This record gives sequence, C-alpha cells and structure tokens, in this order.
Amino acid sequence: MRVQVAIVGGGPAGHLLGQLLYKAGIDAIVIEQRSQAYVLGRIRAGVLEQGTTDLLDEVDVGARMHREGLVHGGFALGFGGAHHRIDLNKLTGGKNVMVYGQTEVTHDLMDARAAAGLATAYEAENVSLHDFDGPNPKVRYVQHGVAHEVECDFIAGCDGFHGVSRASVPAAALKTYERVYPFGWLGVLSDTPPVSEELVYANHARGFALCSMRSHTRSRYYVQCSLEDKVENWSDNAFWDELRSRLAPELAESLVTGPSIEKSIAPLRSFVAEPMRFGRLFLAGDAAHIVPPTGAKGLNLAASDVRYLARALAEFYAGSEAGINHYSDTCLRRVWKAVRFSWWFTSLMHKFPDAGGFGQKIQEAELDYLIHSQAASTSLAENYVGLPL
Ligand code: RFL
Ligand code: PHB
Repeated sequence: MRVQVAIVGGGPAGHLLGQLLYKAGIDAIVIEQRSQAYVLGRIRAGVLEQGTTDLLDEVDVGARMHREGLVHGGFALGFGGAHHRIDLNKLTGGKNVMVYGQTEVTHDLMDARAAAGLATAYEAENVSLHDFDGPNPKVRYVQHGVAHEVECDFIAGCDGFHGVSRASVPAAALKTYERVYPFGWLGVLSDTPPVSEELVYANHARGFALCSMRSHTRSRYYVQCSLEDKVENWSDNAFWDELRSRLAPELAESLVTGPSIEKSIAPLRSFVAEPMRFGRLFLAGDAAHIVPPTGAKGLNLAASDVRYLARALAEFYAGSEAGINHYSDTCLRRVWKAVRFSWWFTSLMHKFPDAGGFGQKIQEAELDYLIHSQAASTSLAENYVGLPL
C-alpha cells in the first residue's frame, strides 16, 4: 500500500491529523495498535481550549460538541476553607473553555473518518518505522496475523508517550527534558450531578483535589495520591471521604456521591523531546511531550501540533518546504509555554512531601495574591484558555 502520510497512533492527535489531511486533499492511513473500543475506553482530558474547538469545527466534527459540551466562562480556586472564582471570560476579553471529554472528541473524529471511508488499521501489532531518514519511509505492522507494509512520503508519530515513533529515533539525535512529580492523581468517574457548575481546583493541606465533569449528570473528580497507592485500596467511600475533606465546607456538604464507573491512578510528569522532526518523521502530541494534567493542556497541545503539521504538509505538496522545516521550532515555542504553565499550576496546587508548613503557607500566600491581583489572575486566565496559536 502507498499513501502520502502514514499516521502512527489513533488517539486524538492521530485522528485529528487524519481529518485535517483529508480536508487538505492529502491521503493518509491511521495505524493504531489497540482496538477502537479500547481507545474509547480511556478516560482522560475534559477541557478544550477555543483553538481546539475551532479546529474541530474546521474539520466539520464540532456539531455534537456544540450540542452536548458545556461552555465554561470561569473556574474556582479552593483554599483556606473557601473557593474563589477566576472569571476567564472577563479576564481574557471574552474567551471561554469547552468541557467535553477526550473520549467524545475521539469518538466524533472516528465517526467522521469512517463516514468518509478513510483507511484505519486497528489492532496493528509489531508496528515498526523504516527509512525515514530518506525520501521513501515505510511503516510495517501485522494485523490479524497478516504482515503489511505502507510506503509513504512522511510518517506522523502520534502514538503517545509509550509509542514506537520517538523510540525509533537514534538516541543521539534527541535531547529530552523531564520532571517526574512525587505524587499521582486518583480519578473517579460517576453518574452523579457535579458538585459545582464550574471546575474547582483545590489546594489543601491533605493534598490537591479537582472537581470536574462530563455533563450535568456525570462527574469527574480527582484527588492527589501517593505513587505507592493502588486503585484496589481505594473503596468508593474512602475516595468520597478524602475528596470531601479537601473541599470548602459548603461544597463538601453538597457533594452527591454514588458508585464509581471508572477509577484509575495517573502519575504526573513533565517531558519534552527535541527536536520534533527527524528527516521525514514528525512527532506530535504526547509522543513528543507530556504535561501534568493540572493545566488541562495535553490534548490541546496535541491539537496545536497537528494543526501546524497539517499546514506544513499542505504547503509541502503546494511546493514549499518552509513549513516542514519550521515545524519543530514552531511547535516547541508553544509547547514550552504550556509546560511552564502546567508545572507552575501543579507546583502551586499540590502538597509536596518536603515542603512542610512553610511550603503550604507560601502556596496560600500566592493563591491569595492570585485572586486579589488583576495582573496575576489575568496571567492565569490567559494561559488557561490557551495562548495564541
Ligand atoms: P494518546 O491519547 O496517548 O494516543 C496515542 C495512541 O497511539 C497508540 N499507540 C500506538 N499505535 C500504533 N503503534 C504503536 N506502537 C503504538 N503505541 C501507542 C495508543 O494506543 C493511542 O491510541 O496521545 P495523543 O493522541 O497525543 O493525545 C494526547 C492526550 O491523550 C493527552 O495529552 C491528554 O489526555 C492529557 N490530559 C489532558 N489534556 C487536556 O488537554 N485537558 C485535560 O483536561 C486533560 N486531562 C489528561 C487529563 C491526561 C490524564 N492522564 C490519564 C494522563 C487527565 C488525565 C488524568
Ligand atoms: C477532567 O475533566 O478530566 C480534567 C479537567 C481539568 C483538568 C484535568 C482533567 O485540569
């Protein structure tokens, strides 16, 4: 088989790139190692920047998001027994965020891809990348016992942090930057009404907590946990008690609890691999960089990467190599700002093992400053809604 672009990985980055290339008249295949059901079973991001929703509109997959997604003009910071609203809309001159799950975004993209009759290989095993340092790259994989080879002009590595794309690049050609945080997030999904109409990010001496949602009847909550914690050791009741203990009393009292329908622990990490291009292989999304989820930036960065990549490839086929030559630098400028914001917000909101009472007091002073200073809250708001593309 021969295509212009072989996309490795069928998560949000790979599927969005697939739609952008389709609209640009560039043919591509998406090669995904898992089944479609498995990809849709992963509960991850919940907050989309306007730049991301604009992109979904651009590829005509925004209709259900606009019907079912929740537009939020603010969120709350909880600390010191109260919560304080950050008015995103007012502080950013009218910008909002969209609360719509990554699962739904991926679902909508998969449906659009199937409806357009575009090629996707699910359950692709032993995916391997070849010859991307020359003009004729290839991707090989085995599907249901049959070996396949895809010849292409370019490979897009959209296969996440543990994928094969970044690992295929010679180590000497990569520089990586990493910070691993000494805690994780224990997340619970439940069919209960959200405790608050908007998201609440809470700093508490017992640790961070986040109240988020997927709809008016489905909540997503997180509590900071130890890296040694196991999901099996957290009963639903233990989770609800811990969450309640980290919220301001009026929120804790109105929390509606119920059985969890998903419970998982995610470690927190910042990671960047540079550059994001090697010959005819481009890395995009979590394959190139990871941010802790505190700033809700991971999925949005994946979207901005593939936007730059789709434009660069369209330019290439129109006769100019400028876009592909600048791809890595253009992405990394935006990536590092999101890495900085996510690191800062994580540092502000979490309990660090060695911080002690002094660390907690410093966090509370910064939070107090944040909510009372127009300059500080504007900086938080403009980063949260997303820096310009
Ligand atoms: P993904 O989603 O990991 O998809 C990669 C795909 O590649 C496949 N794959 C392979 N395919 C072929 N061959 C191989 N060898 C392969 N190896 C892997 C995988 O099966 C998978 O389908 O990466 P992508 O597309 O770059 O998307 C990135 C986002 O998933 C990620 O950044 C976000 O989920 C991060 N994130 C959040 N981002 C936000 O923007 N807003 C949020 O509110 C937000 N909340 C979160 C988050 C991530 C979380 N976790 C679990 C880390 C909350 C959490 C708890
Ligand atoms: C989520 O709803 O899963 C979510 C929301 C905001 C974040 C992280 C995760 O910062």
